[in-house]
Amino acid sequence: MKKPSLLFLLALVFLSSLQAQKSVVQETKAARDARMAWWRNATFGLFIHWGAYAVPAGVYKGKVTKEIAEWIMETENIPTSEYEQYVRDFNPTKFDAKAWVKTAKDAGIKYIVITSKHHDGFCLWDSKVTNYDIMEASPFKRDILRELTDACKEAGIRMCFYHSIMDWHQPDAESKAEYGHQNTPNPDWSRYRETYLKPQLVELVKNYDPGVIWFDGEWIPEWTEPQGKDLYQFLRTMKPDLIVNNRVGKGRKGMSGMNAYEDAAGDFGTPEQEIIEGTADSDWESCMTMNDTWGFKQNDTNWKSSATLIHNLIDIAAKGGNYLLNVGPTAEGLIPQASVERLADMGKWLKINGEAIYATHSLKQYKEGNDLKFTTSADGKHGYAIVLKNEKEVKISNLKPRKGSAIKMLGVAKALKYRTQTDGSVVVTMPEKLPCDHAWVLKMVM
Ligand code: FHN
Repeated sequence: MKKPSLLFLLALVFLSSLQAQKSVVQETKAARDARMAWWRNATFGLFIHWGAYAVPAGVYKGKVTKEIAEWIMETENIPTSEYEQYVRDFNPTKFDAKAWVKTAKDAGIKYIVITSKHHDGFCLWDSKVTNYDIMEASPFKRDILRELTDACKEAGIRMCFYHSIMDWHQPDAESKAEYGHQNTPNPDWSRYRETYLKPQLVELVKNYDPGVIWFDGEWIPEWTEPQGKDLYQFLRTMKPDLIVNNRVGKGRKGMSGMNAYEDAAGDFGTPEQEIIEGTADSDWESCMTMNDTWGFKQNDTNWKSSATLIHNLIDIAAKGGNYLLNVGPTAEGLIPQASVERLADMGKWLKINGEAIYATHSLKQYKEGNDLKFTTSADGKHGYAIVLKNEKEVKISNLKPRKGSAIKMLGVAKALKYRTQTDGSVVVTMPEKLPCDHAWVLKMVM
């Protein structure tokens, strides 16, 4: 397929901006619910932080950085000309998009969000807007986003892109506040936004048709909520069914990620490395690492256990959110084995218990104590009590099964024994033989 020329992209930006001013993206609740449906039902996504920072992998001049690995250019104050050598060394010959997507599919993942461009400015797709991309600046010369998008399409997984507003490589994007690398005398932020940021987003939306654009790097002073609102309108006018996170503007309250004000631009909140307390009246997605870094870091072996990852997923689903769990592939193009193993464990658990996680609804009373969480089926006909600790008996008060109906454990054929207490609670006897590790789902008719 012929790629649009830069001139065409700029013309498209200009016309779309005009159109965006005119046609504000008005949306009824029903239309918004329809647009968000696949994302809400998906519940579990894979975050992928991959780029030239995988080459140093957290080590610069023999020193191990204490910071997250994808920030090495900034935290070790690496001059741009030196950092560009990592781009020239980025040649992930073991990269296999189909293998990555199979790992995700087998894990029960429903969508993938990959860094199209992180703060360092290096682009993982064939961009006509810059040569600082995988085709011209690295020896790899394969369109990674194209290969992943095609593999996702084949596997029925939605492809989505992370995109950093902050850009440490573009001279006009130099931020007053920090991250200065170019020492550009008079950086022209609006020129960067109109002739670089927007045209690249047009390429990503027009050529790859992503389900979500996941913005980041919005905290710099050059970026403002009005620009975020304009960018949101611009994107939604170009692709009305697109979903965009709240980091397109300035609405999020720091790492807690939820909106600080009503009309913040974007479709969902983005708690980072944390899960919100309780449920929320708005859409949200917790993004978290499996160890302590987003980009690959050769010596970060502080891996969360599979039990912790599964319990996080259960807690998030019970609170009505999505879980965006990160992997940081190596410079060779491999997902770390420790991540692959944990994803496989999650997939095994979801194969038996996914009915209680995907496309479910949350309850205000989403838990009892620390070891019992609840979800309900979208049609309200079934309730799921998810038991996190294996005891002989489990007392359930928040869900009241229909009188005389059976209570079953997902993965176990025979109905479970239970008795109803005078207060209406039920005490269920757990089966001797459990169908899986880490957590067990009691399904009841409501
Ligand atoms: O600075 C980035 C960081 O590198 C990573 O991409 C996370 C993931 O959401 N976001 C920012 C830190 O909040």
